[in-house]
Amino acid sequence: MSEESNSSTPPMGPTGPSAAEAREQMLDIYPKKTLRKRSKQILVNETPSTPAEIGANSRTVPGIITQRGCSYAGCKGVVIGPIYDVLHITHGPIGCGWYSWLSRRNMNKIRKEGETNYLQYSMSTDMQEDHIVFGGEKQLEQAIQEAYDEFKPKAISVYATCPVGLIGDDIHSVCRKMKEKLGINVFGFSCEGYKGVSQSAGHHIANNGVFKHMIGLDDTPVDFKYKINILGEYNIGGDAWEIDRIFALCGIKIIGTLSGGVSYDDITNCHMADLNVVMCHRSINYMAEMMETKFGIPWFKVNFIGIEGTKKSLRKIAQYFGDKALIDKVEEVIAKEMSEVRPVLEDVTTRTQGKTAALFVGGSRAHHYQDLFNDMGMQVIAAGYEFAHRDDYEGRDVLPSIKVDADSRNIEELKIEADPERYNASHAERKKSLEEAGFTFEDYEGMMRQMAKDTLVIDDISHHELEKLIELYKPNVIGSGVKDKYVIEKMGVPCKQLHSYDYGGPYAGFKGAINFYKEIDRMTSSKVWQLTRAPWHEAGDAPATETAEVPVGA
Ligand code: CFM
Repeated sequence: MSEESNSSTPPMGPTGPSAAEAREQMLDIYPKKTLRKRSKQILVNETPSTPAEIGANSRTVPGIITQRGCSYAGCKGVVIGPIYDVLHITHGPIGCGWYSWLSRRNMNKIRKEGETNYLQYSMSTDMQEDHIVFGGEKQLEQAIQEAYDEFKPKAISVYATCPVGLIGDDIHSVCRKMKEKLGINVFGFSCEGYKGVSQSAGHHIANNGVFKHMIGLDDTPVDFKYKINILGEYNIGGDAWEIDRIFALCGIKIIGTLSGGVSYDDITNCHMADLNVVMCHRSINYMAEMMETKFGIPWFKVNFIGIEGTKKSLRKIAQYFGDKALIDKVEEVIAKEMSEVRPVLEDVTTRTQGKTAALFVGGSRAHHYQDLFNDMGMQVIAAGYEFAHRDDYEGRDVLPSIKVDADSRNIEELKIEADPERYNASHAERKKSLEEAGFTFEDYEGMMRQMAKDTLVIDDISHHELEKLIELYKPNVIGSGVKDKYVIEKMGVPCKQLHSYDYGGPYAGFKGAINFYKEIDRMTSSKVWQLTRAPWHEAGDAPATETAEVPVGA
């Protein structure tokens, strides 16, 4: 059997049903109420340029195996957890602190003398039964004091877990008291796991807290011609470092990357930037908007995953500043970097062209990674987010029509006003004149516009639907997470973890693209997948592509 045997299956061609039929088969087993709900969350992308309305950001049906996480995960684990010199204390039973300890793979290194990296520690109040019965505020106060005595950090951040919300511990008054007593910044997050319908609620809570307690505390001017922040980049597998490398070559200063590889000082000073660019729209659009309202810093969406996205984003940033020298420099950097990318891409494409992929990840990567697969001539036949909102699927123009339900109403919307002294009117003027010239800000087109016609879009995919998808199409690779990785691989399909990168990466920027192309080429060209047999197949019952026709050792 040749290496290409697995790649010749057209995505939704003669060997697989149409997307509409596949959808029917996925929905087939559900009882009436579940069927109604899931029908809205599984769509055939019939009109990519005017995407249909998708059901998103709603509660998962109990009993369905979902990939989602909780609000605490979104707040502590995702948005704030990566800040390396803030001391993070989980107020709750030990499990929440333990399972969110370095499990996300956001990487950090100390960059300045005197800085500390606390992320190797997992700090928790380790609540026991008597704290649940009699209250845990004293325990929290003690934990903050102990952590301070031991480490003397610049700031301490406290995260509430489910039981803390249930028993009503007032973490915020404890934080205020300790802030005054210790003379350092101490603040808390009411990010109890049950808030909202997924980790997305935790992102919003985190954005609010970072904005209230950190942004704008240090007005020291940053003496650099082009200064930006990158919002929604978390340095998984070192992505932010590759982005830093490219910006350093272009001569653009990144004050803060929120929040991958970032320090407390970077965040308190990042309102001095001239521009915010947003990588992960889902997790941080709130921050971009609040910073614009208060400080006048404009924002637009970028994507450094995939070479086309990287080039486009760099060019747009150069155009924003509008300086010929910078525009030329960016072109020079792109040309040089592409001379390294091109030969690798040409080589891998000879093997990856025409292969298929399906992506089910978080709230932005299922979209961003489509660019990398497209670079390699691969087709994404199905994709979906775990917890994104309609705007991440359909584009931000649907924002006014999104209904706010009880779960979303739970999350505080901060009322922000322009800062009387620090609002930078010249940024706003620049934005206005660029807009008049056709430049777009506050833009996100969403995933569905970029996907091919008649592909499947599946929100909060269930275990059953994923199995059905594999059974019907057997994609050459699936991008997903550790919760379903081994289920997918038992079915004979390689799975690339797009959360943790399976210990690989970086995959952002130019060098990252090279890493990704090689990795996907290796995974989809390997013969080992043809030797695996799905566990539910009885002997002699497996389809031809799954039988052990390949001699062992081939
Ligand atoms: Fe944004 Fe993320 Fe993602 Fe996300 Fe995440 Fe992540 Fe993700 Mo895992 S912030 S939405 S909550 S890009 S941890 S770095 S990979 S699910 S697609």
